[in-house]
Amino acid sequence: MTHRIDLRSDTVTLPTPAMRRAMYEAEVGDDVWGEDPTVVRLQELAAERMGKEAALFVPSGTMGNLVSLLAHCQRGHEVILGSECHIFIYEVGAAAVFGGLIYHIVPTTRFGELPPDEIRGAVRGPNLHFPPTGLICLENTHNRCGGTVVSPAYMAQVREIADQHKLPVHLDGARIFNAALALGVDVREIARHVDSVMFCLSKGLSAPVGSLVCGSKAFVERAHRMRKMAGGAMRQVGVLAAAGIVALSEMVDRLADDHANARRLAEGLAEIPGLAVDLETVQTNMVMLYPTDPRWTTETLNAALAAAGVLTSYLGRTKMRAVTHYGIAREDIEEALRVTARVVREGPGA
Ligand code: TLP
Repeated sequence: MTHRIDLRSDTVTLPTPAMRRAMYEAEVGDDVWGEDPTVVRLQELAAERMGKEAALFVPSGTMGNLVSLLAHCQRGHEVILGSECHIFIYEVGAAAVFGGLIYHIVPTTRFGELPPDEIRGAVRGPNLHFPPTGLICLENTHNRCGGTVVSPAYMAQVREIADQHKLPVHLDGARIFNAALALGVDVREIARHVDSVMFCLSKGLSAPVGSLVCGSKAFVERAHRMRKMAGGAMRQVGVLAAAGIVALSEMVDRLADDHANARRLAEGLAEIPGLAVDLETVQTNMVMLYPTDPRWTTETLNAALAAAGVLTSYLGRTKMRAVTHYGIAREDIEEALRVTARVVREGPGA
């Protein structure tokens, strides 16, 4: 069988041997009673890393964002979100469906920011007819913009707008460690501008399951209740938290390899006639590409590459995504480039 080079997402990463050992050996208890010592340890570690008072372990990034939005807002509140953000596009409208929240969408820039003037314009005034604004959400790194990094200076600007209107800010920081690495700062430098942050263990950090929601004690208490309501309270879940502790302790620094591999991949792809890559947006572990050769569409090229053993994700008519991660070595990048060059050159139906 041909070797599959799976660049669809960093969510495909498999747990490391150290994680499997830690999972096997984990000390566990009933976490609904707050009695799982491994979960408690992971939550303390996460809160400390993010510079927040408390943290809550949740099964997924989607649930982490959901419980955060529910913990910040009341039914009928508006949440200001970017048009390209994960919460709006990929989370099945969860906060609207389960929480009665209204998504107030503002355009996302090419690099994943919500223009400050657009945010100001979206905040509702006191008029009786308006649904009140409850929250502003940011995303860093920004997935659909190509893993772009949003600067702490920009986040400080959003914080200022939020403070003027006494609004909380939530960060979808699924890949916040990639952002911090690219910026050369501690994650706290990013997290300090927001009231709450969700980050994932099961993406570049390679844990099999889990995300954390971090914020003040009062916020995490509310999120805890929402997690219970969403059916996300788990029992002897220290077996999963144990992998998360390894992820946070051992897997952060190696993200630099993923960033270097993404850069090499992007530069190689950009040299293939018939393909285009937005090199400026290649800042972390993602590469957005699309065919310029009229024989191809993103859909047909994505399928032809998959048939040839190089898996990318189809993100619509104008974008395909390749993501580097723990399961991808430099040789895989070189092989993916060779295969892609051949497939694009030969054309559909070859
Ligand atoms: N993103 C996945 C897919 O859902 C698209 C991926 O392959 O990139 N926030 C951001 C920014 C994300 O990229 C994701 C997952 C989530 C939240 C949700 O995390 P999970 O998949 O754990 O619910």
